[in-house]
Amino acid sequence: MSINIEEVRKQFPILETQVYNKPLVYFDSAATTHKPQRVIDKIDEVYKTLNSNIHRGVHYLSNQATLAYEEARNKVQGFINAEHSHQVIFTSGATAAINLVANSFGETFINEGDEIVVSTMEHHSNIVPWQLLCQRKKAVLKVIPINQDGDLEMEAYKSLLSDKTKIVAVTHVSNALGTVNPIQDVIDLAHEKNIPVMVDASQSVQHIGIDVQKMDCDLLVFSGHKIYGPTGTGVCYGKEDLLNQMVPWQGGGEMIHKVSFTETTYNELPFKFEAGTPNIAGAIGLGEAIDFVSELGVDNIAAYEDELLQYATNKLMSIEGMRIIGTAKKKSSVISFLINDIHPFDIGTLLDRMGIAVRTGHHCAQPIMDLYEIPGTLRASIAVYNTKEEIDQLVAALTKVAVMFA
Ligand code: C6P
Repeated sequence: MSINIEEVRKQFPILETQVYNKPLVYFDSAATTHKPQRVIDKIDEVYKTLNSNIHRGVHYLSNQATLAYEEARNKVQGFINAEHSHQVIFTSGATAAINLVANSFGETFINEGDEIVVSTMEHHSNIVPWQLLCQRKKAVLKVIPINQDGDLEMEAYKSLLSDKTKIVAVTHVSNALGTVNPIQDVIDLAHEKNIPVMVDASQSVQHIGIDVQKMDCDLLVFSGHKIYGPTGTGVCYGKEDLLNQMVPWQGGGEMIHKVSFTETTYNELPFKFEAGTPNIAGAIGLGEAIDFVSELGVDNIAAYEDELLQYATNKLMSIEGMRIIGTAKKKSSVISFLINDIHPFDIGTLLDRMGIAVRTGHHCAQPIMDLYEIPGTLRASIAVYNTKEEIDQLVAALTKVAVMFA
């Protein structure tokens, strides 16, 4: 089966939007994807027919809401092929999930002098929580360098792994360069030294798909809003043994077994890590988004998006002064670029006036910009609802802009 693009586009009401009287051309899906009608309807339905707190009430609505919430967890479990649904912890996003890991894993396992390995291409969300942990614990953050193409330096990575390394936290796909990292090698090399690996799948789960058992990652995080689900949703997956060993991070309702002033005991997985009333409608909406992606088929999405990425890369290269930032061997869904020395913000603003949405700036990945010695890039990011016609429009608009600045 291949992607029926008309059928896909029909499901996204926002694609009908006019921007400055021009049809919206949206190339900012790495920041957040749009939502299909079925996800919007599902959230609406929750508030109209199920609204109630979960895991608490004996009453009908509470039971219905609990069932729907747990069904959403089962959908995530199936989608990433986790062994058990209790290995899926709902969070408010990838950022919250990484903070959970940094705090909870960090509190449990990190001591003075220990080392944590991240890479140069991490999103700030996968740098700063570790820096905070290192400050607190007097641990050391080690950074895997990347080369000018935007590929991880694997030899340097190997040399960073030692007895002191307590965790490796690496992105699967770079949000700023589009690099698809050799994540299996990253994991296997760490495991040879019994070092656990956390994968940031924020930019891969919606494009490439994830099989946590096959990957054998120890922890994995992603945001719901980048996979056609609602904002304020996310997932932290973990191996059961590891999650059981990790102390809870946030305290509150739901995460406890028994509370007293002499001793408090904690709930079992996944509730130990879900303190307080969660984003119930959001999680159920995320479950619907996962159904949407599963029905299209991740492999079909990947094939379609790869074709668009290749098409866009070739077309963009024809523009005078084009410099693509990030030319890794394997890429997914993201093209970062500059034209001559025109500031990306200026180009982005002009594109916006033509109805074309791209992201400009450092994309919350400043160390990458430092490496390339640039202030930022323009980033066109692709989702399953984009078309070759839209790419043609982007290229035509950029050609016009380049001429204006010449
Ligand atoms: N990247 C982008 O435009 P949150 O904000 O929690 O949903 O996701 C954080 C995050 C973590 N890791 C990666 C690889 C990411 O790309 C992001 C979010 C967006 O590239 C917003 S800055």
